[in-house]
Amino acid sequence: KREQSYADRAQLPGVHPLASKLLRIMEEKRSNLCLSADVSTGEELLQLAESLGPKICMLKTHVDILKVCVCGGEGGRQNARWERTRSCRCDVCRQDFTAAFSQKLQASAEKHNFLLFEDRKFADIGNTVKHQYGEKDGGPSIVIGVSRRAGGIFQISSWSHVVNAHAVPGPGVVQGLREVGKPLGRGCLLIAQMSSQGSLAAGDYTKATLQIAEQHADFVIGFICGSKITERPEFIHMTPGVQLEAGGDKLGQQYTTPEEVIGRKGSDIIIVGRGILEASDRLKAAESYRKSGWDAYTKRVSVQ
Ligand code: UP6
Repeated sequence: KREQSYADRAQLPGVHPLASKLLRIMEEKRSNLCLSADVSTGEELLQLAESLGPKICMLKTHVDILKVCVCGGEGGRQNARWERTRSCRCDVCRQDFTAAFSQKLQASAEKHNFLLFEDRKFADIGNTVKHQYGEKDGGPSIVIGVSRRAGGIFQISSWSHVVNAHAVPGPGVVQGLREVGKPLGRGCLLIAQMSSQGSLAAGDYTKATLQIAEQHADFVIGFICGSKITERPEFIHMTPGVQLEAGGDKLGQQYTTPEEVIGRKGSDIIIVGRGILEASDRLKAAESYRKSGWDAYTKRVSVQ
């Protein structure tokens, strides 16, 4: 049976609207590249979103890597810049994550047509992750320090289209996140496998993760995995641990190539961090990953 294209899958009757949107973006931009923007300042993150935005279908963040400060912006309030931008850059407080920052990130995603994915890897009981994720109505528009809302300083539900969760707590983790995310049209990826050496997410654990996803397909749009784990075309497979050459780092990360991941393992999206971030020309590197990922996909779809 011929494999369905991203565009075909976007139109399936049972597909989640967010998965459908992502598949359409991939087809339109000819990109199955998700940039893992693991940088430590908001400025660099926004700059990456603006410059590499045209090459990617998704931008993955770890906002808890960004520099933060305990003064809650108090220091910044003393200068004019705070009044203008609500973004503190004083010497007391190098606060990078503010409501204004997340609005800029959303504007960039809109402008360049990609989705935002906060790689928070939720892993607690439903009631706790619900509060960690944010508010059902998207959280406050007010600045950090004045907020009295759940969701901590990051207010993930207010700006991130996609989040992910470990299946280790059982279905409750998805149900908790769904209470907040579903009314906002958000989606969740379950971590079915990991790229790191010695990962325990394998075998029966992966199968049980798939079952949780199938039972919550109104909120779970796919998986973080090393290879395709289900034939159901409405689920999206996303794979981290990708570089143009196979290898690894000193802390257990293992890399596979785009050809292997998309072409042979049947995944849909490559997630690339250091392969792009550590290149001397990031735009050029992003384009080579986009091209290898896309070529591997077109080859796979056409030979079937
Ligand atoms: N990530 C993995 N492996 C997983 C799940 N997530 O590497 O199984 C995430 C990391 C990092 C990115 O948290 O943000 O994907 C990979 O970055 P790299 O390409 O620089 O190794």
